[in-house]
Amino acid sequence: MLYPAMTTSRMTFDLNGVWDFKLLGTEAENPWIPMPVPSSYNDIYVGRAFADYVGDMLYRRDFTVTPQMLTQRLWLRFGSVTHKAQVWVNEVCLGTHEGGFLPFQFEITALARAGKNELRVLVNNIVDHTTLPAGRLVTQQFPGKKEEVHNLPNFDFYNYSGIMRPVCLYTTPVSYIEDITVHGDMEGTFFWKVKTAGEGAVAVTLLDPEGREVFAGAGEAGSGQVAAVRLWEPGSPALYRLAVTLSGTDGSEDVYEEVFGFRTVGIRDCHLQLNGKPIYLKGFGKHEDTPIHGRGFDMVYNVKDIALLKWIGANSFRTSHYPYCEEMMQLCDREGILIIDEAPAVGLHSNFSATGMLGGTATGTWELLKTAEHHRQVLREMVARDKNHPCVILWSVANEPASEEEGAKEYFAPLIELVKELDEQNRPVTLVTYEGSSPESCKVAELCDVLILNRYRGWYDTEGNLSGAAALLKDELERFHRRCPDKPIMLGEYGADTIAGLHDLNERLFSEEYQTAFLKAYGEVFDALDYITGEHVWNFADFATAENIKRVNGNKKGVFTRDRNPKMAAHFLRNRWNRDAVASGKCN
Ligand code: BDP
Repeated sequence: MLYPAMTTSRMTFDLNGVWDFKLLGTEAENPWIPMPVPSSYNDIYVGRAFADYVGDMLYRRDFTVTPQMLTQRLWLRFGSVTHKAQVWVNEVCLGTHEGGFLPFQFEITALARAGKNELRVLVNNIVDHTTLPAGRLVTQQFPGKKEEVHNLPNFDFYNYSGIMRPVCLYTTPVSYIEDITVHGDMEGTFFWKVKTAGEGAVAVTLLDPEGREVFAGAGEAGSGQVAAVRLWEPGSPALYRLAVTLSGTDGSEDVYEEVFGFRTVGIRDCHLQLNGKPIYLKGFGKHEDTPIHGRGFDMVYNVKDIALLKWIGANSFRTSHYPYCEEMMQLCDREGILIIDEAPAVGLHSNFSATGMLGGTATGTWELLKTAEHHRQVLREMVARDKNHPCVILWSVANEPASEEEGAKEYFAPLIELVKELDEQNRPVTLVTYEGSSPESCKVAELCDVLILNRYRGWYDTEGNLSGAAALLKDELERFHRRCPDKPIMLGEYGADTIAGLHDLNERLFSEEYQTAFLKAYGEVFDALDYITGEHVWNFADFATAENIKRVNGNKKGVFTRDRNPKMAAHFLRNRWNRDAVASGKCN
């Protein structure tokens, strides 16, 4: 799906701002209250009953349409609504969208009228065995009290919801460019495909990073060659633009410029490769999570986070555990940050405790969950949205599913196959596995192009004993390597909860010293093993979670605090990623 960009043939109109909002499903009729869009609704007003509300909520606003807008096609587009949306314009239902982290749109040309129009969005925030991410709805009865409904997330982040990303109207001509696929490789060859609605002729020109035309061609699909191509890579992320023109037989013209880069992602000798050279991933699992905005769109924090990634010497992150906003992906293209793009498939585990205890023994997960079809839908939407971004170098189909259970292979094989079919660049595909899925029990390792493992030795087990933890880690990595000798292996998560400002000379748990020692111990293991292709620390910053006794006002495994100040470990990583690892040959 194309981003709603303003071009010479398209106008965009921002619908962000303060909307009317109310929670439904409570006993008393709630009044309309002001609600900022985009944002998570949860932290805007005071009270647990408000923040932790489970069910339907309604947003509404008016918008004005000019007669000129109605001479074109008019579209209403949402960056994301979490987790389910039903949309009405002028009391006509346009449809529903499921999945809280990907865009969707409706054409409203026939419905909209010149002058004032009303927009209503019914949002539902329930996570259960049919949704991604997955959760559980439980009812509880206390003596003398009415039954209570609680929604337990199968995941370790607060279930922020609402209209969380930008909303806009935009116009296109009647015959229009529906989609563009474009990618270039390290040899300077590029390929394009244009999907159009309506009859017309397609022309393309290629603009180099300075905006000079370096190629002109025609047709809905084709390829071209660029001499002296400038490659996209961290440090010099050269961006080209494919300018597409559709000249409709009705005399109209639609114009759109799609940004992309020339680069080749591959795997060789147990290493990820970028442009023919091994690339060692240094970075983090992140969250879209900031004070007050919750998981709501926050470009201030996004730009800040990229600045901090550069400061610390990271080159990459994983969009754990859902696709991030499109504007962040654009920023990473521009700034040369490598992305593992993850589907919102977390919590696929029948016995997840949501307390950071890494689940428990999973049983019957693949009979219990009814997510397979929805999983296909989110993968289709994720690849459709992100396919052209040069920053995306790897797809992650899920995080920490019950991959040791019978049925996991049957569940994931078709999904991984689907992503491979959808992605014309044939980027590597993986899913991120947890400690319960050992080298002996994991049912999916062979399906993955890269093994990404989350490990918390020295935290959830062997706590306090870092030399023991490192020995266990090394032994397990060696066993995975023996099982899959040709596959690159990386750590997708490793980290320790750390209370900023808590110090301990004996490097005790929760202290800044322990976090630093923990990361150092893991780093020494990675440096000793040739086939390790990257290290993503959990987490970039502290983040909000559901309340439980394993979390001190959220997950504190951040190397930065929630408001982005460094803990001691940030200085350790900065040193490692900028100097020590270079000397050991691990970093680029
Ligand atoms: C892993 C999950 C991640 C958690 C982390 C933790 O992938 O979402 O936040 O553990 O426990 O199991 O901190």
